[in-house]
Amino acid sequence: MRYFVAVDDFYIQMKKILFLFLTTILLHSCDDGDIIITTFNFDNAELKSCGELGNYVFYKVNAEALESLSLKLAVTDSLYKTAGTKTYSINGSTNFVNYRTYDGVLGNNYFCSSIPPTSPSVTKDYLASSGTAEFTTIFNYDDSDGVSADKEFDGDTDGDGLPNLYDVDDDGDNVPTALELDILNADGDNDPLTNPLDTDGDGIPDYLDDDDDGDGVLTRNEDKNMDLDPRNDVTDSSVGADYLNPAVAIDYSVNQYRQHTYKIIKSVEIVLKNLVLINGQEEITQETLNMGTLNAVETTNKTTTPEF
Ligand SMILES: [Ca+2]
Ligand SMILES: [Ca+2]
Ligand SMILES: [Ca+2]
Ligand SMILES: [Ca+2]
Repeated sequence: MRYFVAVDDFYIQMKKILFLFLTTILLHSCDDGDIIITTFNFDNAELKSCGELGNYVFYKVNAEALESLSLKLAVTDSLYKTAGTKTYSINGSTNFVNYRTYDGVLGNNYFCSSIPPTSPSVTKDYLASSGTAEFTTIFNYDDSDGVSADKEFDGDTDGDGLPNLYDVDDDGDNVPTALELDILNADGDNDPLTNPLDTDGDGIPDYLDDDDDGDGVLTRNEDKNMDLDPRNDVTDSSVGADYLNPAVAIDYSVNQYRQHTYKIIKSVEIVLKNLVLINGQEEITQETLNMGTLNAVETTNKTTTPEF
């Protein structure tokens, strides 16, 4: 019996020692004033944005943990105007990052409404007053000419200054690329790029051939009414337009390109660096924090007429 009491005493003593030990650690932590969290749990949260010039907001919400990470920038730069990396300083007043926890689930418009919602309440609010926000903007071009970006020739076939990637008339013959592919779906595969037209059978498909019928007069110049559209100049309707009819070879010397259009679809990746988030005595430091990527954050329509 005494033996068991002794064991009980032993455990009680151990518990006391352990309690003192833990208390000492906790007190020490509080004295130091530092709590370092090395990972944030926002990997699965989608990066979103709202606001405009002078008041940009980027945010991620971890609904399960009732926490958010947000970046506000009061800059008047058009953020996505150029491709490449731009860096903005976090100063804690006009440009700042917040890490917050809440006592309830955030509504969809929490960060984007002009009047801040009163609930849920913020339970913890860490503010960064130093660090940088790096914006890397990538331009994706789309000329919708039927040749997908990965299939476009990496160069400028007609030398008009527009790379094939965003040239709607790759060979510069004033017949749009989209109308020089397999437009009739002759092979039945619903892909206009496979087996594209090759009218003169010279091995160069029409969309990259500036003399489609191989009659020695460039397609662009077989334009009798000179309206920059060789498709409506037909001498023999049983054959088709003159630019596809080697029996008609008259040069009208059209030294002009038609108007071109294309789109730039922009995406941006945001990385926060050397972030120090402070809430009273508590501090969270993050050397590199990738906020994620916003796809199609901005789309620009371009219209241009290349100089001949
Ligand atoms: Ca070109
Ligand atoms: Ca093209
Ligand atoms: Ca052609
Ligand atoms: Ca011809």
